[in-house]
Amino acid sequence: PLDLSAFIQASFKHPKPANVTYTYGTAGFRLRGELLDSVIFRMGVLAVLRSKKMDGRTIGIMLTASHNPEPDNGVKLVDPRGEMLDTQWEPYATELANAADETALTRAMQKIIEEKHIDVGKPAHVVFGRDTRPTGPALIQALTECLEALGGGTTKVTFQDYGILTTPQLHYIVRCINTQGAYGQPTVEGYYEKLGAAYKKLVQGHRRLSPLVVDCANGVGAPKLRELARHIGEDHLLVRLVNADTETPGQLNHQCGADFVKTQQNFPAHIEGHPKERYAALDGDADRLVYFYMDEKDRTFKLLDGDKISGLAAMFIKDLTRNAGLENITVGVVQTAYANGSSTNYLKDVLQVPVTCAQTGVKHLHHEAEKYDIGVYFEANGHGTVLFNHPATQALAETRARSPAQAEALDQLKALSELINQTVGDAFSDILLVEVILTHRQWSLSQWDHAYTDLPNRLVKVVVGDRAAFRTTNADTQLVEPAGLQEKINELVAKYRAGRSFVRPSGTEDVVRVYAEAGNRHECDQLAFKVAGMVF
Ligand code: 16G
Ligand code: ZN
Repeated sequence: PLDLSAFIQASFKHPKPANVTYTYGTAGFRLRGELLDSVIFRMGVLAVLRSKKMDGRTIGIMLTASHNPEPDNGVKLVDPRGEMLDTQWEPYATELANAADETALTRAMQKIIEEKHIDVGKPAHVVFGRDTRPTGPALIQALTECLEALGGGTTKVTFQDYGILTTPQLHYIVRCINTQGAYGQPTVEGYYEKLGAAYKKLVQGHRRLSPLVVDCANGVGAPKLRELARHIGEDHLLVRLVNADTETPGQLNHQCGADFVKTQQNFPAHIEGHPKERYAALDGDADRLVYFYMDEKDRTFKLLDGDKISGLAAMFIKDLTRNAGLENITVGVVQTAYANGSSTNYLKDVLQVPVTCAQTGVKHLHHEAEKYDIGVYFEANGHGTVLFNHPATQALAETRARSPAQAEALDQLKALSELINQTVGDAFSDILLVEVILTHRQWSLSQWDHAYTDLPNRLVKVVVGDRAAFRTTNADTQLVEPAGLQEKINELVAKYRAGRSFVRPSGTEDVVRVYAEAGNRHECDQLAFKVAGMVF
């Protein structure tokens, strides 16, 4: 049995605040940093149990609240393959976090051990990192105290603090450790080396593009992108970092970053918008990416969001598989209901790739994408990646080229599979992917943008009495509850040209979200506000 005396002693120093109920949601736990001390301490427990259950394989813990305001913080667990925590374990996270005292806490632990048949004598290994938030260091201290206390006595618990990291870097490191280096070296340098080498191979012999101005959201992306760019070298990648201040309090995600740019549909602070410049924006933990530019003709802001990135990637990869003679490899795309209708039409009609619509939340898209040989998935908000399954990887390794052109396409696909962080959406890896494609085509952002024109769309937040009263089906596209509401929405939508609208409860905020798109701006706004009126 587990000797918990040291653990209980340590836990007394990290009491759960009364009157707070925690929920492990789509993005883990996320709330004001000062309310998270006990939660982070207890996530150490969950990571240790999960690692023991997985035969001592490494589990990751990332402390970040992504695009949320600076006073917030959050925590997410990373599973052995570098993926999000198995959803079956999410309720355990919630239970541990809400245990009122040490008795309840150890009881919750025992319950997990019994239900999951965990051999507590197994070793456990946990690695962790954090973003640049000011509440980070104290929370890491709480986590360390938990892991040290659990490691005393007979149980072997080892851990490593990787310091400040982007979220995707931690996912990468976890995967590397658990594959004994087959995925790469489990260090930040190993990450730069892997991405950098693949990138240089892919852009070799092509004319370098003009500099990319990157809005770093005043977050961890700034120092880390600087390191990556230095590693790659200016001959191959020229970036200029803006909103790269991680020192001044209050700046993180403030009027900048990928979420700001996407939701405001406007330039962030410190970027005025010059028609000749190329822009991209990261979010606060560098797992989301959007591009943007100023249109030369009408001098307006233009956004290239996750849908545009996904279209660009699918186009390039489809071409390469055809050129490589890999006709049996299926390239498919996964989107959510928030994908612009024009992007879905472009994928289906122009690129002729299969498209799946998944429920909102990275884990849902990730698992759908695994069903394709090469699965491209992106949320409109800029989170996404490309997955190469086992048959695809094998085909890349084993196919004998019958011509120099085939050999080149095969080599490029292999390099792409190295360039792309397949554990999770990664803004850095996605920047390199986009830059490779634009370099190959020698395209400007506006040339890329011309693949299709977004339908006007609107996202509205509605505060309701009880958002749990809203339940959806078919990947969030239809409401099953409240009864009858979906029928009313359908009747309304039918009156609009190219109209589409859906309603879903947010997984991260206490609101219901209404999305609408239609053939023109005026009708789109009208549709959005009418549906919002029905929900209220
Ligand atoms: C979380 C999800 C993101 C999703 C968003 C939706 C992860 C890592 N993040 O941030 O993918 O787009 O929630 O938020 O899964 P909402 O439920 O408030 O609309
Ligand atoms: Zn993020």
